[in-house]
Amino acid sequence: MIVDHRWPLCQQPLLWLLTSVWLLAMPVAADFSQQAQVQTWVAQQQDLGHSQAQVLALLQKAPRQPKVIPVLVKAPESNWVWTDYRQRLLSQQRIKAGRKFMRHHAALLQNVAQTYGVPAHYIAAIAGVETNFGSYTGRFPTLGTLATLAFEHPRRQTYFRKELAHYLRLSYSQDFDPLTVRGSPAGAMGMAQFMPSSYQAYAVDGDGDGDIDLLTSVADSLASIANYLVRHGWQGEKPVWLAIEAQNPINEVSNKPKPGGKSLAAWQAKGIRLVTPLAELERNKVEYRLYPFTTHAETEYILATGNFYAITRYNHSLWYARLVAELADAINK
Ligand SMILES: [Ca+2]
Repeated sequence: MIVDHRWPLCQQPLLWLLTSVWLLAMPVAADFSQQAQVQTWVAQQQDLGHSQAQVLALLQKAPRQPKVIPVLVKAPESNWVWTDYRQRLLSQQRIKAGRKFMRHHAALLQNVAQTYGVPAHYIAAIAGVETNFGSYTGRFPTLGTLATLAFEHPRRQTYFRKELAHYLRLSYSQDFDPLTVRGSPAGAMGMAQFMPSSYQAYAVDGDGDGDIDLLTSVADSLASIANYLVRHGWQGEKPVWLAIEAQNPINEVSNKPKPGGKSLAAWQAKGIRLVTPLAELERNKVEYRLYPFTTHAETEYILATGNFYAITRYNHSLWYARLVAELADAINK
């Protein structure tokens, strides 16, 4: 979640391989606790949960993770079109794993779906895209990763320093050892891949045990995914997206995710035809945006609602949201 490229975590080992040349050029720095900028930052923080001396002691033990910087700075997807991405990520293996996950957690997913108004297959699909349904939650030590990004990222140190502070607070309030957690090269954690700030803002206690545990609790992770979507505008009664046939070239596309849009009737008046007819009831209440998807042939278009937009708050990519939507549909069959 919240990483500026569209690669889900489970695809990132591929990227790590590509960074080895860059790594050889990295200077080796002293441990974080010895660095003046780190000491200054720690001294300026009022509310890390742990004392400043404890934070420095933790940072002393947190290994630098220089590999994560090129993964975040540059993602080599520029030659790909949507259909390449789809082919790679919407595998039969993942669909099969998703159906199994849906069966295994049927009661839990149904309960979360009822509570939040997010269909079970969408909740599962996000877990599927993020971590292959919890089977791969990342191998980077989170404290070292966040500290590396906070003090060595070429552009986003402000953002990652906030995430580092959130992470330290979280480890204190949730009472976990910040040195033992592993996650993505951006510092996202657990089945749901929440960044520390999102963990603090949007995570919920799905199993009612009084703890909000996104590191080991499937119930908390699934409820938190649903809560995140609802807090970003998901509305249970709306569809997510519609496959269409465009009769004429269309100018009013949105190249980036946006809320709002036009009614279906307005789009149909412009020559758009639905592949699958919608119930009359749904036609006029819902607003849709028109999004383009590149292929090796003609561009494809879809109409998508605010629920699709809510998925893009998880990862700001149209490809990501459509992948989640298609995986959701596939595992629901
Ligand atoms: Ca819990």
